[in-house]
Amino acid sequence: MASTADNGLKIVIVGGFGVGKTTMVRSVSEIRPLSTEETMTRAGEGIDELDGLEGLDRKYSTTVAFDFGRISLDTRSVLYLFGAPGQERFWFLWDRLFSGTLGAVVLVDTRRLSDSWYAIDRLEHHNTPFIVACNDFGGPLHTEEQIREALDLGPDVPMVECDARDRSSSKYVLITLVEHLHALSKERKAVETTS
Ligand SMILES: Nc1nc2c(ncn2[C@@H]2O[C@H](COP(=O)(O)OP(=O)(O)OP(=O)(O)O)[C@@H](O)[C@H]2O)c(=O)[nH]1
Ligand SMILES: [Mg+2]
Repeated sequence: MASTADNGLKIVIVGGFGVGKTTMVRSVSEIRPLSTEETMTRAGEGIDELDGLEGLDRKYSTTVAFDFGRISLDTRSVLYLFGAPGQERFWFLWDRLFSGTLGAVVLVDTRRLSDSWYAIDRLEHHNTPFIVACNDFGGPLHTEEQIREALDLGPDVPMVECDARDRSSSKYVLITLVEHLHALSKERKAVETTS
């Protein structure tokens, strides 16, 4: 991190179990990310089930607290990335993780759209701006309208496709979020000056 950086922005990557949150923090972070991965054991069988979904059959570990990474936007602004744990039994950590968050990425596996509902619900509850990123697991193709409808997303929430394993793709997701946050703050300022 540049020693002059004085603008730290906290961003959370959230979503259901195994949608690629840790993968995204790892692919995009400039520092070696801190992660709290634990091996999935037989005790997790049935609970941690991903039913042999393609792309997930070699998933041996899961996040039990959070991932932490960092990326510089310019010489003064740094994004601090927090990857949330995806398993339902760790969701109680989310509300704490959202505190002080400027914005969030809801990472979605389009084969399991309903797994994203709770993340969107919590973000709306906290009034945290977010974008939706559909991670490419090669699943059935849905139109943007179908996904928006399934997630009950307003037209003002940006939606992008990505491959969390790819650094430039993950970077593009974060840039989309930062641009969204910037546009929202400009809108807010415009309302303040006219009222
Ligand atoms: N095909 C494909 N596989 C991916 C992609 N992103 C992640 N994966 C794989 O999906 C699996 C799950 O990724 P993780 O990053 O552990 O998912 P997570 O959301 O952090 O999972 P939890 O923390 O357990 O909720 C890993 O085996 C990744 O290699 C992607 O864009 N395409
Ligand atoms: Mg994880």
